[in-house]
This record gives sequence, C-alpha cells and structure tokens, in this order.
Amino acid sequence: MSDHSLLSQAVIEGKGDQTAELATAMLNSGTKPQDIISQILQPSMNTVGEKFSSGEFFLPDMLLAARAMNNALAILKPLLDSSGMPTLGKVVIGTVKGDIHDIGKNIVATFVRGVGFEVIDLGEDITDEKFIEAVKENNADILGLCAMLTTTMPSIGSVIKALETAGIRSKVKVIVGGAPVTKDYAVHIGADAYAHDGGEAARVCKELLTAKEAG
Ligand code: B12
Repeated sequence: MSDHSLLSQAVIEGKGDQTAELATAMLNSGTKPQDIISQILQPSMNTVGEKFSSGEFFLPDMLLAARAMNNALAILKPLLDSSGMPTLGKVVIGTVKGDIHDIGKNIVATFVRGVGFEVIDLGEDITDEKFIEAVKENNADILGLCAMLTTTMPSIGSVIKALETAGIRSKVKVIVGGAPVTKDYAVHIGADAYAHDGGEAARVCKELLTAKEAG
C-alpha cells in the first residue's frame, strides 16, 4: 500500500501514533505539507463523516479520527507558519456558538498566518458578543466565521447582524466557511466572501485586504 493510502487509513481508523509517523515520512520524502492536508487528511475526515452518517461509525470513532488528524497537524502546522514576514493585517477567526468543531478552522488560521496575516484565533463555540468585542479590541481587518453544522450555520448571519447593530460592519470584511457553508449561502447572509479550504481562504483574505484598502 502507498504512504498516501496508509496515512488515510490511519486517520480514518484513529491511529494517532501511526498518523504522526506516516505524515513525517511523507514530509521526509518531499511531499508538501499543504498537499498532505488537502489531498489526504481532509478527504479522510470526509470519509469519517460519511461513515458516521451511514451508521458504521459512532461519536467515539469521530473523536479518535479527530485526535489522529490533530497529531498530523501538530507536525505540519509549524512548516506552514510564516516567520519574520511583515504583517499584512489582522484577522479574527472563530467557530460560531453551539459548534465545537475546530480542526478546519485551525487549518484556515494556519494558512492565513502562513501568508503573513496576524491571526487572533478565538477558538470554538464563540458568542456573537465575543466576536464583536474581539473585532473592536483588535481593530480587525477581516473576520473569519466557521460553522460545521446545519443547525449552527444561521449563527453566522447573526454575527453579521450584530456587527451592523454595533455600527462596525463597514470596518471589517467578513469571510465565511465550514463544510455545510456555500458561496450562495455566504452571499445570502451578507458576508463579503466564502472560501472552500485553507489555501483559498489565504488567497481571498489578501484580496479582501486590497479591496478594503482601496475603500
Ligand atoms: C471530526 C468531527 C467531529 C469532532 C470534532 C472535533 C474537533 N475538535 O473539531 C466531534 C467528534 C467532536 C464532532 C461532534 C459532532 N459532530 Co461532527 N464531524 C466531524 C467530521 C468527521 C470531520 C470535521 C473535520 O474536522 N473535517 C476536516 C477539516 C479539515 O475540514 P473542514 O472542517 O470542512 O474545514 C475545511 C473547510 O470547511 C474550510 N473551513 C473550515 N472552517 C472555515 C472557516 C473559514 C472562515 C473559512 C473561509 C473556511 C473554513 O477550510 C477547512 C480547511 O481546508 C465531520 C464530517 C465532515 N465531512 O465534515 C462531522 C460532522 C460535521 N459532524 C456532524 C455531527 C452531526 C456532529 C454532532 C452533532 C454529533 C453528535 N450526535 O453529537 C456533534 C456536534 C458537536 C457540536 N456541538 O459541535 C455532522 C454534521 C451534519 C450536519 N449537516 O449538520 C458531520 C457532517 C458528520 C456527518 N456526515 O453526519 N464531530
């Protein structure tokens, strides 16, 4: 079996130690960290989700897979972080209230940091008030909102409304994402942008900053 298949299988089966070893071996053989994430780790987690939907996997299986994924990310993330680059601007990011999924959001934070933004990661299950406070306190250029459940998606819209109520909507660009979120949904709730994955998020954040600076 190829390293690619072995790593995918290790994540799906929640084998943390093996996941870390295989990710390291792939890095050593020249595979780029961003390719390991987008071509192996993320699709593996999608498989885990499908197995959960079909009743083959239960919550503990998802948790084990998440832990294995995090083991690999702990090795890959430092390689994606920027070092000594001038700061482009400030991005506040978090997962909306009621939602504790954070793996994808953490990847986005890493990619966005990697292209030179300062990222203030609030974590998961974040209330509208906390988002508003953090945007004001940090004078953020961009706010990134993540939702992974269809039941928590509406909270993205509620944060955008709270920005309007606080009178700061025009001061910050809003980018949204997460597995159930689409480009159409982003437009519908009044976000400025949507991104499908970490790489796209980093590129779009740069575009948003240019648009913001152009007024
Ligand atoms: C791991 C996992 C968990 C773990 C989370 C651990 C953690 N620390 O994050 C645990 C076990 C805790 C969990 C719990 C639950 N989960 Co869950 N989970 C998953 C799973 C398998 C993988 C998610 C993941 O990490 N993917 C890998 C990352 C890399 O991908 P990603 O998250 O999509 O992120 C990428 C993009 O979406 C995007 N992105 C992400 N965030 C952002 C933010 C911005 C700003 C931008 C621009 C882009 C962006 O870029 C990321 C990187 O490329 C998904 C299946 C799936 N297909 O998503 C189910 C899934 C999301 N879970 C689901 C469910 C139902 C639950 C529970 C309700 C189960 C239960 N009965 O309790 C609970 C809810 C808990 C809660 N209140 O939040 C469902 C949601 C169904 C729905 N339509 O709402 C899914 C889809 C599984 C399924 N097929 O049924 N889960």
